[in-house]
This record gives sequence, structure tokens and C-alpha cells, in this order.
Amino acid sequence: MNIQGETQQKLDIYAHDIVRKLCDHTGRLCLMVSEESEEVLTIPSRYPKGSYVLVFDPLDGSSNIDVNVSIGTIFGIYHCVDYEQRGRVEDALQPARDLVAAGYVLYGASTMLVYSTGNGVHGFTLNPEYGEFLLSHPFMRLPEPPAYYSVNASYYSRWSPGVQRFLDWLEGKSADSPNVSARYIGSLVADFHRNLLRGGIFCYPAEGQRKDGKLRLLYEAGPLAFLIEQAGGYASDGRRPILDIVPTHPHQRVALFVGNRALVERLEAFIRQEEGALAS
Ligand code: AFP
Repeated sequence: MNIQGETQQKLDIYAHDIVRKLCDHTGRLCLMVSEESEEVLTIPSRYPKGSYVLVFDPLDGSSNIDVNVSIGTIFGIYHCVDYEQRGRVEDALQPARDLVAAGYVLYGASTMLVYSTGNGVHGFTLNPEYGEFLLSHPFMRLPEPPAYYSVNASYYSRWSPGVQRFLDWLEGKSADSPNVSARYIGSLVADFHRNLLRGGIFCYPAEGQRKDGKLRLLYEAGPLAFLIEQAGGYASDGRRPILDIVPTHPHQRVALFVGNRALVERLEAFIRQEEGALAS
């Protein structure tokens, strides 16, 4: 079981160990944070300590491993806050707006690496023959109009009225509803990637029991928010930009709405309306 009390698949641990072992001795990092480790990962004293911090979800969508559905690895890279004292948890508790790079690897029909260093979003496809990632999707931009919405609608009854109104609107129950279709894989990276290519919104709202939803800010929502803004989109927790949320804990959760800006801003408007109605 991992810190979140979720079942750890063998491949989760395997992926975690590969990333950790390949990155802890390079002299580039002073700290790592992984979904699969309760403690932050300091650099063993026998290795030089660099000035960068790696936060990562070694294998996202692991409940899809055994059913052969696309899964992925998500990562974010920060520069340490204080070089002299580098290697403390504070180096990881930075808002995603301060990321120096972020990306994911998608293990699907093909294996793709998608990343940004703040100069656009670029996609590379692995050519297994050469073992090389080749540039296949330079300067990825969210297309307009969006085509899809991705949410686990079976949780509808657990959402706040504002979020329920938004889903009703997405499902075409209003005169001004968008022309979007539903797609939900249950692997965040795969749902995000499809929406990045075709336009859309991915939602994992807060629920009655889970006030901050399920997904993690540091190594899931943050890096994807960094990418989506570089691709012309927006990511919010329903009230504020994900990029501006300052983490207080390495494994904290956050509600996530990410995709075409107009759709995410509409969601925020529904929540403001709901709160306005409650306040009056
Ligand atoms: P697992 O790693 O347990 O499969 O969870 C995957 C995930 O973190 C994310 O990839 C999905 O978008 C989301 O959870 C699916 O959650 P639901 O099963 O509650 O819809």
C-alpha cells in the first residue's frame, strides 16, 4: 500500500526504482519526490548534490496495467530555492508556475515523451528500432473548438451543485451547451494527451468525502497545468489557477479541471454562481 492507502502494483515499484536509481547519482539533483514514497528522496551522501528537484508519478493509471490500457509517467523539475541549503523538502514545495520543466511519457499504441521548458510543448515518439525519441509533434497547441470532456460521471451525486450544473451543460442540457463528446480512460496521462491533441477538458472534482479530490498537486496536476498553459489552455482547482497554488505537503491533493481555457473558465463561473447563491 502507498501513502495514499492505494494498492501498489509491482510495476509501480519497478518504475519508481528505475527513475530513482537512474537519477540519484547524476550530480544534477538535490532532491526527489515520488508518489510511491512517503518520504521525500534525498540524494545519497556518496553522490554529488546538484541544484534541481525532480517530482514524479512513476506510473500513473496503474489500475489499467493489467487490462492493457495506456498508462504513463508524469514529471516536473524545479530549481532549488536555496543552493547553500539544497536538498530540503522546501525545495519541492514550490508553485507549479516556478517549474523549469515538466512532461510525461505515455505508454500506449506508441510510446511518447511530451515536455515543455517554458518554450512551447513538444512531443516525441519512440522509434523502438533506434531506441530514440524522434520529434513528431513540435509546438503542440490546444485546438479550438474542443471535442471532448473527460470525467468519471459515476461520482455525479458526490459533487457540489456548481460542478453538477457544469456537467449538465457539457452534456448538452442547455441551449448554449458546447458540442463535445464524452471520453474517459481512467489514466490521467492518456485522457490529458487525447484532449491536448483534440481539444477538451479533463475534470476530477472535489467530492463530499474527498474535499480536495483524488489527484496530487505536486506530481500530477502541477506538471500538467504547466504543459496546458504552454499549449494555450488553463488549469484550475475550480476557483484559482493550479499554477499559483503553493504546496504545503509533498503529497497533497487538489481538485483538477484542465483543458481549453473557455471550458475551464465556464466551470469556475458555475462554481462562483453556486457560491454567490449560497452567500445571498
Ligand atoms: P490509479 O493509479 O489507481 O489507476 O489511479 C489513476 C488516477 O490517479 C488517474 O490516472 C485517473 O485519472 C484517476 O486516478 C482515475 O480515478 P477514478 O478511478 O476514481 O476515476
